[in-house]
Order: sequence, then C-alpha cells, then structure tokens
Amino acid sequence: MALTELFSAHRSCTTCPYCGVGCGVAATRETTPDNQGGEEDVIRIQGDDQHPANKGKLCVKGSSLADTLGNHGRLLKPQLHGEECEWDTALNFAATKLRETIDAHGPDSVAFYLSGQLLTEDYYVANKLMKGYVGTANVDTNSRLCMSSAVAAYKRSLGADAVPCNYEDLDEAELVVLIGSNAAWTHPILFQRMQASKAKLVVVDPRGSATSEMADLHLAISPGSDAALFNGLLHYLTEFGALDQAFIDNHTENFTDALYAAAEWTPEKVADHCSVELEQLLEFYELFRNTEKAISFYSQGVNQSSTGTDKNNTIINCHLATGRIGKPGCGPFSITGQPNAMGGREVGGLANMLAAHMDFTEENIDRVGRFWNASNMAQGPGLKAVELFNAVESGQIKAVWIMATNPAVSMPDARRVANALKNCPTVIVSDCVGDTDTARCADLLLPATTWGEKTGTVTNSERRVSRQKGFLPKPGEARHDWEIICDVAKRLGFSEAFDFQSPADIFREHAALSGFENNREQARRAFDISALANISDHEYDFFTPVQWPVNADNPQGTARLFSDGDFYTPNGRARFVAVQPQSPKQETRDEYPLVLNSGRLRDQWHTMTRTGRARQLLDHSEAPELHVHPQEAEKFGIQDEQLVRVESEKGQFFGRARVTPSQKPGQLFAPIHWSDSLAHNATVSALAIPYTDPFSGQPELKQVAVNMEPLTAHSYACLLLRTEAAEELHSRLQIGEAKLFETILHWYRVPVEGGYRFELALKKQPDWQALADKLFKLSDKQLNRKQLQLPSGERWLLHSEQMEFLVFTSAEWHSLPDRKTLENALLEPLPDAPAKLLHDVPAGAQMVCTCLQVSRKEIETAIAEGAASVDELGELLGCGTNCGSCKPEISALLNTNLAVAVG
Ligand SMILES: Nc1nc2c(c(=O)[nH]1)N[C@H]1C(S)=C(S)[C@@H](COP(=O)(O)OP(=O)(O)OC[C@H]3O[C@@H](n4cnc5c(=O)[nH]c(N)nc54)[C@H](O)[C@@H]3O)O[C@H]1N2
Ligand SMILES: Nc1nc2c(c(=O)[nH]1)N[C@H]1C(S)=C(S)[C@@H](COP(=O)(O)OP(=O)(O)OC[C@H]3O[C@@H](n4cnc5c(=O)[nH]c(N)nc54)[C@H](O)[C@@H]3O)O[C@H]1N2
Ligand code: SF4
Ligand SMILES: [Mo]
Repeated sequence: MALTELFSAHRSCTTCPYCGVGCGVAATRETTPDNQGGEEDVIRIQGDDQHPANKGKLCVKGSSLADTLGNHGRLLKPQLHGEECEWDTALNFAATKLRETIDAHGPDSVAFYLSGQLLTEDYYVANKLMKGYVGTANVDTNSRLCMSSAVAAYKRSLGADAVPCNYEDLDEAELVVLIGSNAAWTHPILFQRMQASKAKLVVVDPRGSATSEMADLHLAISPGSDAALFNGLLHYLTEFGALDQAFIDNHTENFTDALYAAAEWTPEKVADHCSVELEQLLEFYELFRNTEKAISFYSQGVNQSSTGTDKNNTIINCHLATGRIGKPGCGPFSITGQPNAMGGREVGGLANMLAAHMDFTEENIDRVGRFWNASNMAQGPGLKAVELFNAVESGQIKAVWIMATNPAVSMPDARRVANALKNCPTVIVSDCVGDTDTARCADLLLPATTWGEKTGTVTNSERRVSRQKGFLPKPGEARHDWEIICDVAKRLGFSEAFDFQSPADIFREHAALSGFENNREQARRAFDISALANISDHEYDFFTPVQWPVNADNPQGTARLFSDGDFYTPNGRARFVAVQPQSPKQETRDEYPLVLNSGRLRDQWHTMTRTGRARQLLDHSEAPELHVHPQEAEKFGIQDEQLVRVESEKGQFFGRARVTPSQKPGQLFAPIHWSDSLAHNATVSALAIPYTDPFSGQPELKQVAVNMEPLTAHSYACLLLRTEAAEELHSRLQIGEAKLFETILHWYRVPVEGGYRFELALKKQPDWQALADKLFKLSDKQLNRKQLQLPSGERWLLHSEQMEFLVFTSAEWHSLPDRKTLENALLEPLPDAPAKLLHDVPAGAQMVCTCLQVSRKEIETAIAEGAASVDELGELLGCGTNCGSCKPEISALLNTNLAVAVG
C-alpha cells in the first residue's frame, strides 16, 4: 500500500513518544524522487511550532522518529506459546486464564504491570478493570522505578501529587539547581531553554556529565549524599536569616521539626560528608540564599534511592522555607521521565492509588465504586513493582499481564525477575516488538500498535495534557492497547463497563471521574479536568494542549499551582518533613569496593526497542559501556576500550571501558540501554539488589556495590551477515549455544541496512567455515581468505562470494576496519570491496553530531586548526546546528583540546 493511502492527513500534529518534556511533533507526508527514477512518499518529522512545550524544536531522538518507523522486527500477529494464532484464540486464552486463576485463587493472584509509555486512555481502562471489576489493586507500573518517590514526597508535603511549576518558570528563573539530572541528554529541549534563559546553573551529580559540563558550578557529591546537602542548605538559610517567615507562619507546618533535624548539618559537616570543597559548597548555598527566582530541578539521581522520598522532601523543605513556590521562576520541579508517567499517576495506575488522585479510604472506594457502577471494588492497596515480582516468584501471583515495559531488563535483580516470569503459570505480554527479554518469558504475546499508529492523550512534566495522534494504519494485525484490554474485559463478563467505542469515549469518562465529588466538602483533589468531560470527538481530535486543573474555576487550565499558598493537605498548609540522611543500602565492602551508577545516553531510549532501530542513533555509542576513572583503571589493570566484567552479589555485566576523568575514583557508570538480547551479559539492572524506599517502594538503582576485572580476548572479529543468517546467529547466541561460547567471550549486535553487524571478542578463532555452513544451512558458501600485515597488527578477512558472510578478525580491536565502509560493502557487494576494506583506515570515528554526522575526529582536527567556539565549529562543520543536543559535548571537546593547546 502506498503511504499516500495510509496517511490520514497531509500534516498530523502529535507528541513525541520519548521523554517527559512532551514536545509537539508535526508529521507530514512528502513525495520525493526514489532511486528508480520514480517517486516515493516519505514521512517527515518536525517540531510543532505551535506546541508550547517545544515551540518547534526537537532533540536528536525526536528528530530521528521517522527512522524508527516500519514493520521490521514488529510483532504483527498474536503468538500463543511461540506459535502465531488468531486474535480470537489469543483473547479467549487471556480471559480464560485470568478467570480460572481468579476463581481458583482469588483476585489477588493476578496482576497487571503497566508503563508510563501507555496513553492515558489505555491506563484508564486497565486500572478500571482491575480495581473495579477484578477486585484487586495489583496494578503497578514502571513509574515505580522512576517517579514514585517524587510522587510520595509531593503528597507528603503539598498534600497532592501536583507539580507546582511549568516550563515558563525555567525561562524566568535566575538559578536552576539540577539535582541528579542529566537534562542535557535526558530532557534536552528543556535544557536548551535553561541555557537560553541566562539562569545560573548548579549541577549536583557525583559524576561529570554533559549537563555538568555546561554548569556554572558542579558539586560532585559522594553517591547518595543529597539529603545532607539540602538539610545543610536549610540550616544555612536559617542561620543567614534568609527565611520567608510570613510564608512559614501562614502556609506551612512542622518547620521546627525539620529545622531540628537539619541543625547538625553545618557547612563543614556537609562538605565532609558529601566530599565537596567547603568553598564550593558555600558558593552554592550563597547563590541559593541570594537568588529569589530559584528552581530545583530533580530526577533519578535522587529518586532511585532507598531514601528517595526523604531526599525529595529535603529539597522541597528549602523552597517552603524561602516561600519559593507558586511564584514565577521558582519551585521544586520534579521532572518526569516517561512521556506519560504523569498520565498514569492521574489515572491512579499505581498499586497504592485507587483512581484519579484518590487513594484507598473507605469514602473513596465507595465514591469510585458508585461512579463506575463497579461490581467488585479493590478494598486496599496492591503490590508495588518489587513486591509484585517477588509474589510472582513465590507463586502468590499466578497470572500477570505486562504492557509496554520490559521488566526483565529494567527491574533491579532483573535476571531473577525473568526467571520468576518463566516459572509463572500465565504471562501475557503486550508489546509492539516481538523480540524483547520480557517477551521471551511470555505464554501469550499480544501485538500492540505504537507511536504513529495509536491515538490518545499524554501529560507532560508541567501537567500539560496533549494529544498523541495516529497517522499510520495498524500494521499487520496489531491492535490498540485500550481495545485489547476492553476485549478481554468483555470476555470476563464486564461488557457494559468496557463498551468504549473510541479513546475519546474513555477520555470523557476519565475527565468526568476527575471532577466527581471533587470539592472541599467531599474529597478535594488537585487533578481535575472536569471541564473536558463533555468534549466532542471533533474537539478531542483537535485538542489544544492544556495544563490541569481544567475545571469550572479554571476553564483555560492552570499554569502554576499554589500561588495562593493553599495546599491540598487537610488544613491547607504545606508540611515540612524532618529528615535524617541515610547512606545507600548497597554498601561497598572489600568484596565489592566500587559504586556502580547507571543512567541514560543521549541518543537511546531505554531498552532500545525503538531507538535501536535507527542506525544513526547508534553512532554516538554502539556497545555496552563502563565509565571508569583513570586512577581506578590503572589500579585494576584496565585499558581504555578493554572489555570489563563487573560483578555484584546479584549478577554480572560486561562493558567496554571508557576511561574518563568525569568519573570519580571508586565509582563506575554504565548506560542502562543494552540488554541480554542485544549483547552478552549486558543487563545493568541485573546487578542491583532490590532495596526499596519505605514510603514509595522505589528501588535503589543508582548505587550498586560491585567489583570489576578486565577481560582479555584472544582476538576480535567483526562479522557482517544478511538478515536471515544474522537472525539465526542471534538466536543461537541468545540461547547461549555451548559450542559457540567455546570460542566467543562477548558479543553485541548492531542493525545495519540489509542485515546486522556482530562484534565479537574471541577466546580463540572459531572455525568460520563451519559457522557459515551452519548459518546458511550448508549451502556451499566456500569462504575466501585474505591476510594483511598492518602496522597495528595482522588482519584477516574471510568472505563468501556474494558477501553474505563477511568477517574481519585481528588480535587488536583497533586494527579492524572502519565499520561504515564495511556496512556499505554489505549493501553493495562490489567485487573489489574486500581487498579495499582490508587496507582501509582503522575504526574509531565516534559521532558527536548524529544529525549531521560529524565525528569527534573531525571536530578535534578543526579545533587544532583554530576553531575556537561551538558556533564557529557549527559554521565550519555543521555540528550542533540541527537539534543542538550535541552542543555540550562539542563544548567539552573545545575545553579539553584548547586546554591542551594552551597548556
Ligand atoms: N536520552 C534519553 N532521555 C531520556 C530517557 C532515555 O532513556 N534516554 N529516559 C527518560 C526517563 S524514563 C527518565 S526517568 C529520565 C531520567 O533522567 P535523568 O534522571 O536525568 O537520567 P539518568 O541518566 O538516569 O540519571 C541522572 C543523573 O543522576 C546521577 N546520579 C547518580 N547517583 C546520584 C546521587 O546519589 N545524587 C545525585 N545528585 N545524582 C546522582 C547520575 O550520575 C546521572 O548523571 O530520562 C528521560 N529521558
Ligand atoms: N539500573 C537502572 N535500571 C533502571 C533505570 C536506571 O536508571 N538504572 N531506570 C528506570 C526507569 S526511570 C525506567 S522509566 C525504566 C524503563 O524501563 P522499561 O519500561 O522496561 O523500558 P522500555 O524499553 O521503555 O520498555 C517499553 C516497552 O514497551 C514497548 N512499547 C512501546 N510502545 C508501546 C505501546 O504503545 N504499547 C505496548 N503495549 N508496548 C509498547 C517497547 O517496545 C518496549 O518493549 O527503567 C528503570 N530501570
Ligand atoms: S526533548 Fe527530545 S525526546 Fe524529549 S519529548 Fe522533546 S523531542 Fe522527544
Ligand atoms: Mo523513567
């Protein structure tokens, strides 16, 4: 089918499916000449200049969305026990298993595990089904790993899970303190706004990052020591008379308790405890004291902790003490990770929430039960993520349905989670791709539509509800998540309550529930979008992004909360929380002397099921990495780019060392994106012990006690295969075929046009001919051999005539040829290519600017030749001139290279 027929409109406005900034995206269909002299339709993705979150800008992930579309790797038909089946069979299986399990073991023997990447409408029906009709609150979500401590802290102090600030506050702020946030990479469009605002930037992060690179001040505190830092700030503000006493008196409570807990945290003690220079610390404290318009912008560096809620509260305390909340340019701003983490929170899709910002009080259970006309209301909180998978392991939960998340990779102690799922009697997984670590544990795989195909709403970090709009048809037999859930609900006997005809239908009910008995006398809730309860289908289709509350009092929405100093606590006062700082639970010791930190890279999204499909997004980093300080590298005998094995009490992880002074000694950092299905031993979360925060249940993922050792390979190989053979090899690698692993120490795979490239570290040279015979099912692919002596070492090439099997090997990783040239050889098998490749320049051209394909080497050369600023380099090479996400790295290259030149 031509795209012309597929595309419902010439231009479609939707939102980006990645981070919580929630940028507006305009997708347009354009006709361009194709290779054969004809024309083809292409989808062009641009920033929506009408959307208030981004005003037309997109970061590199958003700009690359078009390259992630297409059916390759998609799950297109349901699969039952590994065999494709009809939808009817699949839905009946799901309903029957759920019904049988509930009948035999009660409602609490089933669970849903959802995701902040579902749309609000999907979330709403899933939550309603479980909490209103199945009768259990075992509905949790990956937001537990992400935002739950921020939620718990807001509720403790402000009385509601309500983000006070908005993005315009970032434009107005004079000081932004980024705490445990690498926003330059994780919320790039907001970071660009901060930079444009001329606000001073302070970054609190144990390691150097693209964000700290651009900061006026970087406090590299010791891991997990944030609460002491902010207790100290509260103490300091008090000592210097910087309190807003009127605000404290009129709008808060419990100040003295918080102050009492903070009293011991003198600057000297904080500096010592957090391992920062006293001078630097005082510089920060003074800046905060003297800057009225100050925003604290925080994320996973504080949330993913066994005391994350407390840490959040120490930050909020400082804003309450100075009255810097509810005013332009200030506030405690928890920044959301996933595109719809906020929507999930609004719906109540967390095990400790009932629905629409109501928790499990008797009145709320009754209220929601009446609204839903529900037959079997859950009577109390359910199991939170870590408890939920423990219950799967212990057999208490016997049927689990996982949607839009990959817990076999992202949960702490991930391999144990995967094993628990493998042993669970019924596992249903809804995903848009079929080949994930979690999908591999499923009995039933349900093909879901994804971004570009599905329609609904999402809420971004500033409480702004926007439309995601499908502009492509459903591929294969994929169906929308809300449809799948409603169909199962109907088969469970709840036809009337799930008789929704469209996402708009669901949205109207969701909006109505948010306003139902929502008032001071009954149950006042921050989340209220009741003004949207009667919107027409047409209005829903052309929805203008709006910030909640949107109700009779605020029909146009609400940009900023708490401007009147009235909070959602019973007495309307915000609460200070007294906090005793705690160390991470995963303590280092002789056996495990290092702290492993983990987080995100600029160009990848989580477990790479979508960004991993866009070849150019792998240019920035294509393999599992491990960042190590030079001193530590020396101590452990680790060379730059050497393969390293990291081990914790729970498991192991293999990554290529990046020796960098941005890391502190004693600490390591690994990106979270790779998993065991993309590389050997690549699941970082498998190392974490699942200690959780007592209030939120969020696990401690940022501080894992580990040890490491360098691995020495006999030699390295780079193997190119066309799709079919590549898939054959991949499945053999994934099941850990013993014969293969006699020769292979480590592997990872990169998708390239027409096939895959495998990078192998070898224990010894395999019998390549035998491997080729196996992969091509013995089809007479006699391999040619060539050898070349290079200054860097010997290089071998083996290839079949048609180049469907092309392998270079060498004792040195560095003397393997340039990968880009290699990949082209797969695409255009020229007769002289192998010989040419044998001589080609060695690899190592790491891309800094993904959009314009400018490598680190080119930038360094230009700097050496006199380019002295980011703008100058942009003019010269183009780098940084499209989405701008790489500017912090260009700036870092300038800093180091100019310093070298001067020094
Ligand atoms: N490119 C990209 N962007 C993303 C995502 C993605 O996958 N890729 N995912 C999205 C999601 S779901 C989320 S939740 C956000 C996360 O956004 P961020 O929280 O900004 O990202 P992370 O890289 O997880 O962690 C942030 C920083 O916390 C630091 N940190 C570690 N320990 C501590 C500590 O003890 N104290 C302090 N102060 N800092 C510490 C880490 O060194 C790291 O630099 O990103 C969103 N945006
Ligand atoms: N060590 C460590 N672990 C971490 C973190 C960390 O910083 N360190 N961060 C944590 C955080 S903050 C997060 S948010 C999690 C993220 O971890 P996950 O949620 O497990 O990761 P994703 O890759 O985003 O998984 C989303 C899945 O949904 C699928 N999908 C996409 N669109 C749709 C759709 O419309 N419908 C359906 N049904 N499926 C869809 C994708 O293909 C993918 O398989 O990881 C957590 N784990
Ligand atoms: S900042 Fe980038 S990833 Fe986040 S919503 Fe905008 S375009 Fe998407
Ligand atoms: Mo997240």
